[in-house]
Amino acid sequence: MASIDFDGDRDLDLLVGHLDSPIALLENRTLNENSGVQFELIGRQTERDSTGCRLVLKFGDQAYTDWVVAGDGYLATDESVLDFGVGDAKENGTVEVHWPSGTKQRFEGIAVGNRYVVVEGDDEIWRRMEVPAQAQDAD
Ligand SMILES: [Ca+2]
Ligand SMILES: [Ca+2]
Repeated sequence: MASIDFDGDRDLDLLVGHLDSPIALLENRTLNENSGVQFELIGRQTERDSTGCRLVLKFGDQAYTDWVVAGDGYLATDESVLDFGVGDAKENGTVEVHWPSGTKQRFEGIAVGNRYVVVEGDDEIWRRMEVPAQAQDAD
């Protein structure tokens, strides 16, 4: 089993492998209020998939920490995205990225409901566009 946000709507969906039947995709259809923030990390000095990278996200007095890991399950691995649930945070937050290479980056203006891309050493943090609801309904 592996988690992936296959439709880009900011909630994690699941892929489940079976021995004698095709892989099942379990789409998360939970009605959410975009109370999360996701980060994709791309290494340059560090290996590209950023394994071992630590990310500290802060909204007000609340701090959230997570690491990019490898080998999440048997014969599968989760999408390499750090996903944070931040409750009802209204203000923009800050994020610190600690790369295994020793590089440290800090960005402000992190808004709930977005997926960001951080490239090691870049001065800018990138926001991924959300998949429009119409596109999701088309299939
Ligand atoms: Ca999803
Ligand atoms: Ca969904």
